[in-house]
Amino acid sequence: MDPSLLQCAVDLLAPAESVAVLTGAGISAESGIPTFRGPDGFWKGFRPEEVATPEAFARDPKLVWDFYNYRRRLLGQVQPNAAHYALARLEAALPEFTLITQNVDGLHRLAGSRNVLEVHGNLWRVRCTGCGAVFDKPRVSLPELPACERCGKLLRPDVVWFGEMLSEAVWAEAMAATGACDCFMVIGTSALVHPAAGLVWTARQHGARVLEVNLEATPASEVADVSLYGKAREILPDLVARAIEQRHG
Ligand code: BV8
Ligand code: ZN
Repeated sequence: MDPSLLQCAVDLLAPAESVAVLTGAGISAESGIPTFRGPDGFWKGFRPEEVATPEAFARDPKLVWDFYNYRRRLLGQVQPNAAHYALARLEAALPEFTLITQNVDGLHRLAGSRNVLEVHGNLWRVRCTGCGAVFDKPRVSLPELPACERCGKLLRPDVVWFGEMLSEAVWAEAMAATGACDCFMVIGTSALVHPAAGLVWTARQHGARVLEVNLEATPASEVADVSLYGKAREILPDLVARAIEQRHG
């Protein structure tokens, strides 16, 4: 990493009184979870956009549950990585911090992050298609067509599928944190999925400085004040340590 570029990023982050962060699949990649659009972004030949939709679930609920049970099994084997832990340390050092994640893997909370907004839901939670009841089913394996213990109807993963609205309450909190922050970090996301990706432009419009961490350029790079290209697990621990030191220095 170019030391002067890293210092620019530290100079953005260190004085911030309110930080909002948007993370995507890239921050969990080094925990061993495939990203959506990377080379391993296919699942049994399907693209997530083809399987993670209400239409796919209505057409073939077994196929969709096969996809989600595969990801739940995988998730049961992985741990947060140094990038997740770095964000938990950053939160502890700042007066105001909101972590907005598109990820449904729960790894930020597992790493100790507290103020986490899961705008696309959570892989461990299921929701009844009949009575709407929500059940937390962490790290247990589910049958291929799980039924509601209350009304017997089919359960679905409690995640936001393509074509579905995000939870209004969670989205309102994400927008509020984005509008109020003076530094917005966008980490490990291709910035292609809306409305989540739009938070980067919203932050910019509200005058926040934008700091991107990704392996490569994304649409967010156009509005970032600083883009650090490399692995989040390698960049974040150093960036956070330097920013905290400079803040208390
Ligand atoms: C809605 C939960 C509307 C499920 C997910 C055309 C144009 C614009 C928008 C649309 C369009 N057509 C349709 C839409 C809307 C659509 C959308 O945005 N589609 C995209 C694909 C174009 N959005 C929706 O449907 C949303 N709903 O719009 O509703 C509406 C309006 C009115 C009334 C009713 C409805 C809902 C979107 C939510 C979909 N659900 N997930 C599940 O997980 O199974 S989205 C899914 O994509 C994941 O949540 C994922 O997080 C998210 C974004 O992907 P990324 O996280 O960015 O992951 P990706 O693989 O793409 O990129 C990884 C990045 O990490 C890369 O940049 C890579 O370089 C980087 N990286 C990799 N390794 C590392 C790294 N970086 C650092 N270090 C590393 N080691
Ligand atoms: Zn039910």
